[in-house]
Amino acid sequence: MLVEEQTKATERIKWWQEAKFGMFIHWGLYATLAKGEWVMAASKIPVKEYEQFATQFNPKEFNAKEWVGVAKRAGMKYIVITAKHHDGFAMYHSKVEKFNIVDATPFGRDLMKELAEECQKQGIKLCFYYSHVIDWHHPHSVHEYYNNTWDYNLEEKAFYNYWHNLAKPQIQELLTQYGDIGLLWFDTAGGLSKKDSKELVEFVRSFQPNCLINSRVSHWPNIGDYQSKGDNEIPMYGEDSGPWETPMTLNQSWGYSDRDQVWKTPESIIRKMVNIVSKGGNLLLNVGPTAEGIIPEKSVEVLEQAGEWIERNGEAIYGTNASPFPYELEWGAVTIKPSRMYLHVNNEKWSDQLKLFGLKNKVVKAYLLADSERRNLPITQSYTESIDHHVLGIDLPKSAPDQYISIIVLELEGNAQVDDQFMQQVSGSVNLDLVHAETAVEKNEKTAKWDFKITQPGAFDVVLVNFKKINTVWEDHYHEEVKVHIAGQELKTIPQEDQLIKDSPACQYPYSEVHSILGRVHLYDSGNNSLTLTCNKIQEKSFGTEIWQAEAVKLRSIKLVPVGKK
Ligand code: JFZ
Repeated sequence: MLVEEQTKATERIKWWQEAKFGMFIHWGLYATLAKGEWVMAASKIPVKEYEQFATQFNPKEFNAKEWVGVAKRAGMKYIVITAKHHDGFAMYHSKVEKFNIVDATPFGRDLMKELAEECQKQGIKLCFYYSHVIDWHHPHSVHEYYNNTWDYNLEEKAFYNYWHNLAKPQIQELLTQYGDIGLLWFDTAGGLSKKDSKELVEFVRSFQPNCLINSRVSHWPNIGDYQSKGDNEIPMYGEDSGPWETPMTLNQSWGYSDRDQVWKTPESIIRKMVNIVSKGGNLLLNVGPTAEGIIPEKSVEVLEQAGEWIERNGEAIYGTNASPFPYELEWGAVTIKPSRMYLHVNNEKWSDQLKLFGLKNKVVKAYLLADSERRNLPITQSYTESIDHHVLGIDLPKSAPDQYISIIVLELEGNAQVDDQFMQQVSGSVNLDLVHAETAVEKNEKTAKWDFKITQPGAFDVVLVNFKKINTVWEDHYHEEVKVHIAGQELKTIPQEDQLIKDSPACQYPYSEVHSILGRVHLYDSGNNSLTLTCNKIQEKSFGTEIWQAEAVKLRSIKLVPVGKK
C-alpha cells in the first residue's frame, strides 16, 4: 500500500481503534417472528408470505433517544445497526426497493433518520450493517451457498441485476441520506469477486472517504480496513492481522428470539472485553430489539452494569494499545498507553502481592486506578543477569478495590519494554500459545516449537489446551497420538477431554476450553528451554480466522503446570 494511502488509512481508523467498544443492533422484519434473523431461510418462507409480515410490523415503542442512551451508558462509542439483513427488508426509507420500513409497514417512519439525529446529539458514531451479497427477497442475489432456492431458480439469476440495481444504489442511499457514517459492516460475501469487492470499497469512499469497511466485504486482508473475527470469536493472541473486532452476542442470538434466555453476566462481558482489548481488538456487542421496538430488559440490565465498571475504568480501556507480552497472564490482562501500563487483575487472583516478570522499565509509581488520591503502592524491582530475568513485586491492599477486575496503574520511565520471550509465570506455569509458535511441516507431520525461560525448575504436567465447539464429539477430532519433546524427554499420547472449562474468558459460546494432560516431564535447571509439539491440529497463523473459527476443535496452546498445582 502506498505511503500516502497508508497514512490516510491510519488516520481514518484512529477513532475506531480508540473507541474499543460498540453496540451491534440486529433489528428487522424477522423480529415479528421472534425466532432470530435467519427465520426466513430456516423455514423457507416464500417471499410473498414473508412480505405480509411487514403489514403487521409497527414498532411503536422505538425510541432513538432511549436506544442511544443505553449504548452511551454502557460505554459504547459506536452503533452498528442492520440497515438490511439477508431477508432483504430495508430498515430505512429506500427509494429503490419498496420493501422497507417506511413504504411497506404501518410504522411509516424512517427510523434511521431518527437514530442518525440522536447519535449526532449524543456523540455516538452511527454505522450500518449491510448484507451486500445475500438477499432472499431479491430474485437475482447470488451467494456461494445461502440463496433463496425456494422461490427462485438459481440458474435464472443474474447477479449484476441485483448488484447494480439494488445493492449499490442502497449503499449509496445509506451514505447520502444519514450524515457521516462511521463504518459499513458488510457480511457473508461468499462468491463476491475480488474485483467487485475492490470496486465496492472505491464506491463507498467516493461518497464518504472516511467511512470504514470491515473485512467481510470479502477478500481480506487485501480489502477492508479491519478484520471482523468469526462470530463470538476471541482470537488467541495479539493478532498481527492489523486492527480487528469480535462481534459478540449478549445471549446466543443476533436477531430477537423469544426462546433465547441464555444471557452473559456483566462480569463475563467485562472479562471478555478486557481479554479482547488487551490483544488490541474491539468488542462489538449485540442487542436484538423486539418487534415492538424494545431492547430486551435483560440486555439493558447487563449493559448498564457493565457500563458502571467501564465508567470507572475507562482510562485503562479507551485509547489503549495491546499488551506487549507474547502470552496471556494468569492473573488477568495488560493494556498500555505511552509510559503507562495497566494491570487488569481478576479479583479471584487478588493477593497481598502481585509479581510481574519481564518488564524492563523502571517503575516510577504504582497505584490503584480506583484510588482517586493515587497513593503509592510499595514496589520492588530486581534483575538476575545470569538468566536475563526482570521481576517486579507490587504490595497490594487486602481486598480488591473494584468489581470483577481491579486495575493497577504503573507509571513507567519511557514506553513499555518487555522481555518478549515466553517465560515461566509466578505460579510456576508456562503458557505457550500456538499463535506465537514456530510452526513447520516435516514429513507430513505438523510441528510447533517454542523457546522459553524457566526460573523455578521441577516436575511439570504437560497440558494441551483446545477450544471445542458445542455438540462436538471429541474423539472425532483427536484420535491420533500427539508428541511432545522437551529437555530430552518425549511424551506420546492421544489427548483426552480431561477438563472442560465452560466460561473461559478466552473463548466464547459456542466454544468451551478443554484441557488434556499429555504426561509429566522434569526440568532440572533454570534458564532457556524449548518444547516441540507434533500434532495434526497445528494451524499456521492465518488472516482468514473467520472461516477457521468455524472449526469444531481448535488447538490453542500447550501449558506446563507444576505438579501439585492446578
Ligand atoms: C452472519 C449472519 O449470517 C448472521 O445472521 C449475523 O448477522 C452474523 C453477525 O453474521 O453470520 C456469520 C457470518 C460469518 C461467520 C459466522 C457467522 N464467520 O465467518 O465465522
